[in-house]
Amino acid sequence: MSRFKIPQIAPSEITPEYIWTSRRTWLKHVGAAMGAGVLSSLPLQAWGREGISYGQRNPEFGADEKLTPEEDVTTYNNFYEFGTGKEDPARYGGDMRLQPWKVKVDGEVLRPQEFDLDDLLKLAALEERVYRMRCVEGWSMVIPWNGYPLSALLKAVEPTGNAKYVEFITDMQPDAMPGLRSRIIDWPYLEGLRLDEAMNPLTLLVFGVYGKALPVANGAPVRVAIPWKYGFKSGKSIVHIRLTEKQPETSWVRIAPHEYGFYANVNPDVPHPRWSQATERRIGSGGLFAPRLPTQMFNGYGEQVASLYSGMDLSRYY
Ligand SMILES: Nc1nc2c(c(=O)[nH]1)N[C@H]1C(S)=C(S)[C@@H](COP(=O)(O)O)O[C@H]1N2
Ligand SMILES: [Mo]
Repeated sequence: MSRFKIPQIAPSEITPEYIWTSRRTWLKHVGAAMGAGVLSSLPLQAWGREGISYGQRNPEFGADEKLTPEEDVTTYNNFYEFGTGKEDPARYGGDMRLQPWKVKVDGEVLRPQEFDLDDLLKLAALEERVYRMRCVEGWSMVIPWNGYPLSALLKAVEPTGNAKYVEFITDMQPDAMPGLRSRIIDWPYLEGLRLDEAMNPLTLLVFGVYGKALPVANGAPVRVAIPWKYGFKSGKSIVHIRLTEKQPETSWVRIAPHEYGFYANVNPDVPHPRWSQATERRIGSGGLFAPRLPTQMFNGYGEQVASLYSGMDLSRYY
């Protein structure tokens, strides 16, 4: 197939795995000792499918947006499995095991399956889409993701008539994820969508960013991106997708149900109990002195998704 170019040789293939891993461990310690400034010069561990094409930019998505610099996208992250600091995922992600990687898809489906990453990659053609991503903490980025609509995977497993929700469950690697030692979250990280939200063409299954394999910090080797919802809905490093009849008990709702809802649609009119959601700071554009931007309803994707919520009181279903 023409989608797959002749593989280039990744460093992981020419160096035995154990040497590669220990070099990263070494870099990690040196990096920590030298402080934050060294982060940008650290090689980012990605998932090692260097030979594939990540797809052409689809101009229907975000053509007019100025991209957040790649360095900010890959080193300013929330991925609590590696720690709560924004730089922790890039700094401590180097020991994560990314191969082999399997994603089990089961629950209310006629064809439960365990997909190898390579099989998952072949389900649909990858494309690049520029999405605005808005964190519940009040910052945002404009990110070129590489992936295909999650609906392609869901159709392949054939949801039953009982399927109403989809859960996304993140991997747990205690040796490689220092953040698992903290009890902030009842691990594993679990997020979910209503089935119609998951089937919406905007919901993307993501394998790459900026035309390259996802770095660990962004959820290697596979994550979801749901651009009209706060960032915490977009689960990373997914190993299990489960279709259910009942609404999942998602991680942030379990932590603080009065602060974080199951829907978590970006909504400037519904403040978080401790801060406003009316404006946002765009990462990588002028620092703390840059004017904050007005946050848009559904993060600007209302045309595509508002109909999913017609008749719902969005201040109650926040
Ligand atoms: N497994 C897991 N997924 C996660 C998180 C996390 O801590 N663990 N953080 C979420 C939050 S709060 C945000 S804002 C986005 C950030 O995605 P990015 O780092 O790729 O920009 O990831 C989300 N997915
Ligand atoms: Mo977030």
